[in-house]
Amino acid sequence: MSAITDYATLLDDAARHATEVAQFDPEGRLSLGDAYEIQSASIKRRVERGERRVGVKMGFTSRAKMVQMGLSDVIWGRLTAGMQIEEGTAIDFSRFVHPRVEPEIAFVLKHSLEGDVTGPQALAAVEAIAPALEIIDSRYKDFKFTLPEVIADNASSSGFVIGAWRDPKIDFANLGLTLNIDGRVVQVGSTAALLGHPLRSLVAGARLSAQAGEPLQAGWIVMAGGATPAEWIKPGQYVSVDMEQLGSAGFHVKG
Ligand code: OOG
Ligand code: MG
Repeated sequence: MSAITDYATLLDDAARHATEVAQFDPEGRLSLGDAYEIQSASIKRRVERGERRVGVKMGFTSRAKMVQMGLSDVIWGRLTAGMQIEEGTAIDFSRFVHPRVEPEIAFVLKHSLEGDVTGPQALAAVEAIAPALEIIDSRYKDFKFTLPEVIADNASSSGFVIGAWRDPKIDFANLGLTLNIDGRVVQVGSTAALLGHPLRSLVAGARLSAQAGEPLQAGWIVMAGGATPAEWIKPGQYVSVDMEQLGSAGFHVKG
C-alpha cells in the first residue's frame, strides 16, 4: 500500500470511529498535491460505503479563520450526504472527536460551474442561498495541524446544517450575522468577511475543484467558509446562526 492510501485509511477510520490521530506531517513537508490525493482517497472510501457526493466546502476564506488556525491559504474539501444534518434536529455528540461550529453561507447550484469564472458567472449558476453552520472536527489530537495535514483530513469537515433556501437576488455581499449558543451571542460577523464577498469563495471553489478534475455540478452545495472564529460545542447546547435577511438555522447537541 502506498503512503497516500495508508494516510487516507487512517483519517477515514478516525472520522468513522470518532477517534483522534497524531499529526503525521508536523513539519508540513508533504506537497499540497499529495495532501489532496489523500483527501480524495479518503472520500472515495466513504463513497464506496454508499455516501453520495453533494458538493464542496471552502476553508480559510475569512481572516478570522486564518488567524484562529494560523494558516492563510484557501483550501477546500468534499461534502457527502452523510455529513448533512437536518436543520433543527439533534446531533449525537459521541459521533465527534472535539467538535467546533462556525457560521457560514451556503450556495446550491442550478448549473455546473467550472474553471476560471467571474463573479457574475458564478452568481448566474446559483439556484439559492441559505444561512448555514459547519461542524468541524479535526481528526488530529488537540485540533492542531499543518496545511497539508488539514487538507488531507478533508479540511476538518464533519457536518453541515442548512437553513431555508432563499432567492440569490437578495444582496448577500455584506449581511450581518451572529453565532448563538443557547440563545447567547458568541460571535458577530458579516458575510463580507468571506474574501470581501462570498461569491469570491464560490469562484475559488469552481477553480479549485475543476483543477482536481471534479468540477462543481448542478445540484451541488458549496459552503463558503466560516465568517467568524469557530466555537467549541458541548452536549446539551442549542447552536444557531442568525443572518440578516436570510433568517436562521440551528441544531441541538445530544449528550
Ligand atoms: C479547517 C477548516 C476551515 C473554514 O470554514 O474556514 C473551515 C479548520 O478550521 O479546522 O472550515
Ligand atoms: Mg468551515
